[in-house]
Amino acid sequence: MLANDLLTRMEQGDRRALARLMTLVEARPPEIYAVMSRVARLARGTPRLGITGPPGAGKSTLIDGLIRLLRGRGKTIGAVVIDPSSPFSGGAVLGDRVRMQDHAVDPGVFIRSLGSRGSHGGISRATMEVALLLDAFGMDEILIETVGVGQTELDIMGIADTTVVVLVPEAGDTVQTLKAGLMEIGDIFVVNKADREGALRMAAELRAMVEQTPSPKSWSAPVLLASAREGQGLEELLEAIVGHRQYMSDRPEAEAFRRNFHRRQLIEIILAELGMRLDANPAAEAIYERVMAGAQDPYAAAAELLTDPARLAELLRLRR
Ligand SMILES: Nc1nc2c(ncn2[C@@H]2O[C@H](COP(=O)(O)OP(=O)(O)O)[C@@H](O)[C@H]2O)c(=O)[nH]1
Ligand SMILES: [Mg+2]
Repeated sequence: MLANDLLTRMEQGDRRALARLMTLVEARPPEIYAVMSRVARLARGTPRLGITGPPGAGKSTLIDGLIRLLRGRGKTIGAVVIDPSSPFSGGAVLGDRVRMQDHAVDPGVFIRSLGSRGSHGGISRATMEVALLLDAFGMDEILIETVGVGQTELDIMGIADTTVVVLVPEAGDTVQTLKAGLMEIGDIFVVNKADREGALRMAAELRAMVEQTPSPKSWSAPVLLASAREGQGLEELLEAIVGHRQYMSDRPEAEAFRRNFHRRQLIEIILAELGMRLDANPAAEAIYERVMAGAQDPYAAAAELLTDPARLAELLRLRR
């Protein structure tokens, strides 16, 4: 089916069309620009909530709980789950699937898993675009789950309007080593699995760190306790999220954030396209071969190309 028909059907609320558009976003055929341009104009600017933290912290369980809570309030929800544990299938791990199954039959919920590899031009761009599709589809809330403490969540910085960092009582060492980066990204901290020992101490440590971290914002990140599996602490989390959104919308940096997001979006789109062109151009093969054979290091090869704009332009000109 033509991408335009898919779009029309998606606008009419067809979930299968939405799913196929998401597949298109990952496969990235040339017509993607026309499609996403329409999607971008349909999108309403729905806030994106990022949930990040180490594997096993309970992010999916927390999202599951938030979905239930929000559904109870009549909200529709789109979620993007980035799951590096399943690079080949691009699907969710079994646990996620089983847990999220309840929502699969709910027309007010749409959950999409992205493999952390296999998305042309990077996971960051794919996430942005899937979130944009969910926005254009008309979801009231958009949740993004990413795994990691250190790298991946930096990617959702700039994608998420509010970032929740989920930790567990035992994560003390991790927190100490990652201090700065971790403190910077979190708008809200959740010590999940508060049914376990050490949760209070962990929360107190985090609070002290939040206070010590110099921040250009006057927002002081709350540190909450939750037990996602028992459904405890979710109301408070939702309250904190709403509080952060309100704070942001009243701030001068809200406009700067919006502008910066669009700027990043544009750069991501261009980079993804350029990367694909370079990757697919047979004329660039000789360069790759040199690097792959170890005859030239990738930095020297890149520098050579970057200082020869005419040659670079030649390599970027064509798309299959
Ligand atoms: N004890 C306890 N276990 C939890 C809690 N929340 C989640 N879990 C368990 O922690 C494991 C990992 O949860 P999951 O949501 O998949 O973590 P994710 O990798 O961060 O998405 C699962 O076995 C959950 O049942 C909690 O509040 N308390
Ligand atoms: Mg998960």
